[in-house]
Amino acid sequence: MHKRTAALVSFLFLGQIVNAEVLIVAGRSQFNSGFAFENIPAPANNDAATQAKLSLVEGKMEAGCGGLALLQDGLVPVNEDQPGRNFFFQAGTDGGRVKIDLGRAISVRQVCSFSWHSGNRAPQVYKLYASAGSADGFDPDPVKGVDPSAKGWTLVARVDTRSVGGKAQWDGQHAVSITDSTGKIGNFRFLLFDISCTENEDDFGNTFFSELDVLEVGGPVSTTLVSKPVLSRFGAENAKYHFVLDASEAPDLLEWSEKNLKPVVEQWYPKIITMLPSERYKAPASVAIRLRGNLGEAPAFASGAVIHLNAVWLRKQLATEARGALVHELVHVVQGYGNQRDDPSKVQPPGWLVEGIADYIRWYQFEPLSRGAEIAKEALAQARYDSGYRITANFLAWVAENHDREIIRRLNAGAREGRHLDGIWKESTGKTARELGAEWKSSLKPSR
Ligand SMILES: [Ca+2]
Ligand SMILES: [Zn+2]
Repeated sequence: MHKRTAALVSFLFLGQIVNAEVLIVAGRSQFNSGFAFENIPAPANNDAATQAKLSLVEGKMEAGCGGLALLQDGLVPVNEDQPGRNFFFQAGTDGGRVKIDLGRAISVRQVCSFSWHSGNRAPQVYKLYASAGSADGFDPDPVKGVDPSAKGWTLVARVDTRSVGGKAQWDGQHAVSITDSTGKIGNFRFLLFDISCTENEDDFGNTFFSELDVLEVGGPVSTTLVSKPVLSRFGAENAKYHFVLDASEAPDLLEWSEKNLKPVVEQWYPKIITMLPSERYKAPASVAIRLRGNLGEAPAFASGAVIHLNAVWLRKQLATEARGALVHELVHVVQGYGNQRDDPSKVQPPGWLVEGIADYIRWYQFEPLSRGAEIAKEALAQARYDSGYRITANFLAWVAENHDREIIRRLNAGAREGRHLDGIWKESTGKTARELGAEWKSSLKPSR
């Protein structure tokens, strides 16, 4: 009889929890913010989940991921594509269920979750259940198809960070905080994250989870191992354009970059946009420039509106190639040819031309005095109009000089709109690119 009374009391208490208001706050940054968001504490390394037991109740973990222990170590990845530093479910599966066993029922104040990815594996979609584990008929491991709320669990929150206010938000850092208006979500020993994938268009929609935190009422002040990102933010043309320079992976280069790269971006991004106009096209208003600590062989590349510069390479090129390489990548951001990559009705421009236009602007507009696109004597025999980069830049400069001043602008517009470029060459010069290439080649004289 006594036991029965206790159960009744506990039932009434749960009723109060349901009436209290659960507050879900989501934060997202397309760049490395160090998971610093308003009203969301940074990933903690001394929260109640740090010592908890994590287990997989449902679903399969992807073999290449870092495992469940990464969700409680207080550490987060250093960039947006680190499978080994995240936990995620197997490709092609629709998520699964992760359980946190805190060892004993505690007074839970807040639950936070953190994820980071460059694409649609960044948002978080899950239902959070919690239980003290003491109810009659409690199922500690409710598998797929079993409704936890029928097995002694309470549904605390439904989380979906794929859009905020109707605005889709995918890539970047996502953080979620779950609290209660009373200051306490409840007394729980177990938490169950019932996680769904973010999309079904391909097999790769399972979120890259970086950390799960559980904060106790009256628990210790949170400490974090996540370092603040090293960022410089600036704008151009009266804040029409925004830039983030992220030197988190190479803080030694921040000062130099602010002095030497920032002015190049401020001045040349709007200039390049003016040089490469086309109807109804708007170049990205926000661009990130990231100094990357480990890019391997590549000196630099652009992906959408994010430019990656290899810091190891950059340190050797401060006085020489650094600024020009950045201009080349800024051209790629403005070109935006990748926007219609998935549209089969559009023609993809050849790579040699894409790189040729970027190098044309770099060598003939940005730094003509360095004469970097002149062709050395020993390279003459090999030079082809479609060699790409500076050789093609040389060819384009020659076509502009001898046939059509507007050739770059026309080719860019055609490439951006996914048109066949043969017609553009022919209309503006009366010749094919190949014919022009032969003419250009016979005009080449050794420069040095
Ligand atoms: Ca933690
Ligand atoms: Zn390029």
